[in-house]
Amino acid sequence: MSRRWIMHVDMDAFYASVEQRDFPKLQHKPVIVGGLSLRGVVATASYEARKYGVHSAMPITQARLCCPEGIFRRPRMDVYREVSAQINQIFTHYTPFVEPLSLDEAFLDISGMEKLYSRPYDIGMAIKKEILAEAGLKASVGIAPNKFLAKIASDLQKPDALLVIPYGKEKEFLRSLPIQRLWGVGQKMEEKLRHAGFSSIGDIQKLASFQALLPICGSQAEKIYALAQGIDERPVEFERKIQSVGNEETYTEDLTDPSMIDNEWRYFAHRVAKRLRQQQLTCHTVTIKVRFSDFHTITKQITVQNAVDDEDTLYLLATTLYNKIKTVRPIRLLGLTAGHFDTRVYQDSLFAQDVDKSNLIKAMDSLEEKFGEEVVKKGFLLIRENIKSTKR
Ligand code: TTP
Ligand code: MG
Repeated sequence: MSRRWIMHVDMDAFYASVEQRDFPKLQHKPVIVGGLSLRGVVATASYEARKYGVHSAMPITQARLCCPEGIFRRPRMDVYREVSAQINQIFTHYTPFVEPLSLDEAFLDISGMEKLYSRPYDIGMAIKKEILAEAGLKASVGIAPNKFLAKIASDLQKPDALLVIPYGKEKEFLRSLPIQRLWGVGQKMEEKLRHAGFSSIGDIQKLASFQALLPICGSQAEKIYALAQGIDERPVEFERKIQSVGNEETYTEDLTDPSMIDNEWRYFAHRVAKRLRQQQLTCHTVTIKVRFSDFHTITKQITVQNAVDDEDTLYLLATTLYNKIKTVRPIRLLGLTAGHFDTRVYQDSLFAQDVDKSNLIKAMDSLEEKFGEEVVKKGFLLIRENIKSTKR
């Protein structure tokens, strides 16, 4: 099995860099983005402005004093959100395992990518290049065996950084860093640790076990001790983005009987609705696919404003679409796909009848889960046992 490699990407002076990109006269200038009222604070400052001591969260009045020649801009959040989405899209060119942390940073699990790139460093370089080419912005990248180290690695040599911490070098890398780099060590704990003689992470590494940290760090002691050794098992928590849920079948004997075809739509609606419920999704679009015996294929799609996940509505939408097809020819393949998802919100219906129905659906799902599809068969499932199909 290949080794785990985690990448942390963090855009450099994000808001300010977007301003410099969009307004070339701001390039290489001290740009400060933030609230411009008297009580406003600095959101971020370009690296040129940081030389004057300006930093995030500084009162804007103080920033004006530190950097009189600074160019002060209001944030354009819509633009930053758009750029953020574009960068997240770039990440998916490399791995589906992306955990965005904020608008300008994300963890990526790039394990197993050595088949495409000979070294983790090359993956980092490729992503940096693509972000620069596509979004016109610079990013700092850290690559390491875990999240904790990757995040420190992206930060240490900012801006425009690319740092890889190899396996076996974890402790050495952390040794001279100050204890406040350890996650979970806040200001108060840092003071207590310093008071007890710990100033660098190396000082904690020297301890024989986490027990010595218990009086200071309490329940956090074991975790902090592990981090100091460079151990962090947390996975990248990526969002499972499903684009569509569908069911299609190719029949060994072409379908001609309208009641059989109708029954197939019932069956597909049942299957797709079940999968939507399993994923807690509702859909806005329903697409049907019909392939005739001569391979002529028609797809039709409908979009509904209120998202759906129940088989009756899916069936109704599918058959409405199907009835629009005027061709009457033997059918080789049928398919039903749901897309454009919303996350399902369980709501008590105003109508008791609907509540009963959703309870029935839930009960059937759990029976099927427990005992298989055989145990609860609706009429249409029994009918379709006579149909031969080759593929699902
Ligand atoms: P950061 O990544 O912390 O900062 P940055 O990208 O500006 O600079 P760098 O990473 O190179 O050190 O934050 C990302 C954006 O979030 C930043 O551009 C502006 C916004 N932000 C605030 O609005 N307030 C804050 O206090 C911080 C820290 C950031
Ligand atoms: Mg940043």
